[in-house]
Amino acid sequence: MSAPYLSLVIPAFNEVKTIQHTLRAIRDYLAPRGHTFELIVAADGTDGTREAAAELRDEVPVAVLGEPARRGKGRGVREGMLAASGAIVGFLDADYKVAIDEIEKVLPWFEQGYDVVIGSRAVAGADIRRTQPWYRRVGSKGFAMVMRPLVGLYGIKDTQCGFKFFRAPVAADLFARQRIDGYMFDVEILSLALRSGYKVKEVGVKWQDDGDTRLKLVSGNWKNLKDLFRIRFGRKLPAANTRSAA
Ligand SMILES: Nc1nc2c(ncn2[C@@H]2O[C@H](COP(=O)(O)OP(=O)(O)O)[C@@H](O)[C@H]2O)c(=O)[nH]1
Ligand SMILES: [Mg+2]
Repeated sequence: MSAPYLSLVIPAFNEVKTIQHTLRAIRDYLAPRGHTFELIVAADGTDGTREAAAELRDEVPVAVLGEPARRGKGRGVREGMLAASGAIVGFLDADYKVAIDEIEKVLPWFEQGYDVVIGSRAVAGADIRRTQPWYRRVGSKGFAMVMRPLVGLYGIKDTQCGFKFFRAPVAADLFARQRIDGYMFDVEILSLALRSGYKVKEVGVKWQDDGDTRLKLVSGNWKNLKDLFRIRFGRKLPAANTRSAA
């Protein structure tokens, strides 16, 4: 099979309730528009998500990765990204908080010479249809207050939206150097991208909370904090090995 235009990695941890709907919705949107694509489900857990995704193999071009043990969203996205063969590669959350339609706001920026184009809930064009519960919004503010002095990224308003796209050589470079397995991998990727001189564009997207999360409030956030320190003070990150061509 020749390489597709678009590869989409879908990280999932026990998302059996949503995965088939998400895969079909992506196919229903992309297929009639003539985009060639492959979907890579990176699913940890034991609720049958991998099996549910694999069941659709005859109707959707889907590959399935992952293991019963929980290994982190960052790890799942990294494995998916490194297995992808598209010219543009990206990831979106299995719970479909950002619908695939929003990709139309993303793709034109690659024509403009951007290397990384990320969905955002905090810049013009963002449209939040259902907000997160108050304690998660407070948590996001707290996250920013801790993350920015440590890592910087002052130019990026929303580092955590699960809708990010890369030109293939840029993804290959960034995900080969990225080490954080948990939720803080977005911060690491963006920090590596900016320090490597890649052009990053943040675009507002339509976003809808699903009232459901895999993040553990106390142990999960404690791990996130430790990972931010690792990004800031951890072992030296390897230098860029490939630079974007155009
Ligand atoms: N492969 C994998 N995916 C994960 C893991 N933890 C979370 N995810 C997925 O990453 C996405 C975002 O995580 P989630 O906790 O739902 O974030 P929230 O909905 O924004 O609170 C979802 O699609 C999750 O299923 C994990 O340990 N491994
Ligand atoms: Mg969720």
